[in-house]
Amino acid sequence: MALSEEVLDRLAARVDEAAEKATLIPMLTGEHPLTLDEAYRVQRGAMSLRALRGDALVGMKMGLTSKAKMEQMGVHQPIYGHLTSAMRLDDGGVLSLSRHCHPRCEPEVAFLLGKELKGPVTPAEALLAVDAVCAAIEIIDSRYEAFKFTLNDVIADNASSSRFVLGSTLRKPSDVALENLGMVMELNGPPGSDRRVVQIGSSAAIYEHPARSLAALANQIAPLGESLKPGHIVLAGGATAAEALQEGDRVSLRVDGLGAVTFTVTA
Ligand code: OOG
Ligand code: MG
Repeated sequence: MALSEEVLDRLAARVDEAAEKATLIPMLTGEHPLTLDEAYRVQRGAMSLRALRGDALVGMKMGLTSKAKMEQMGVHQPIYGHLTSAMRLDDGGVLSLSRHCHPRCEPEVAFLLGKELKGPVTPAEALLAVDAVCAAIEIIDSRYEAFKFTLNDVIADNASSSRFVLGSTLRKPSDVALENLGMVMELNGPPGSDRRVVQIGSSAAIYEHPARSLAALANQIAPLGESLKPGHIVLAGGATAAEALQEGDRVSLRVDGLGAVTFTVTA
């Protein structure tokens, strides 16, 4: 049976509060059997609550677009989420663990849109709306216990998105080999410990080509009458599995032709 507006609003308030206060909640589907459509309505409801607090929409993210991510999470279907201004962390910035549940980081590339992007589009058409690409790290932080969820639960929880960091090297998509950029993510432990390469990948792992991910996003929201706007940021999805973060970590990602992006982790 379809869930009422009232129930969907209540679920939106629940995921919103969990993200805002960094508290863990049980999966929503334990209580209500959400459909895919209802899960996205809960996600949008939670984003409206952020908007009421003055937290502006700045873009969107795709998730579960690589085999590595699908296998790590046990969910085998691409999903999308929303990015807001409060989620942005500056390159070289500091992530405070106390404001998160059990954060993980993953290597991505981001698109910066110069024009409106409205589906249906092919990947090549989608790239025409892109001004620049850059290296990006997404910090995901599921609000569900043990970072475990079903497809519809993770959708309701804004696709686990928590923060994102963009590299400062901006390149035109035509100036880089977007179909196969090497990506190396390193993690330093506390001061004095050795630098460790934790994930090595290629942008080819992101839906076979990050532009396919961008087009898929535009095409998924088009039936709702929605489009991506000029100025919007789009994260294409993690190229590798995500890495858990600990106090003292210094994370850096280097992407062929796109330089590096970093952040550090404090208590
Ligand atoms: C879901 C979000 C996946 C990605 O890049 O694949 C995602 C999760 O792993 O919790 O952001
Ligand atoms: Mg991601």
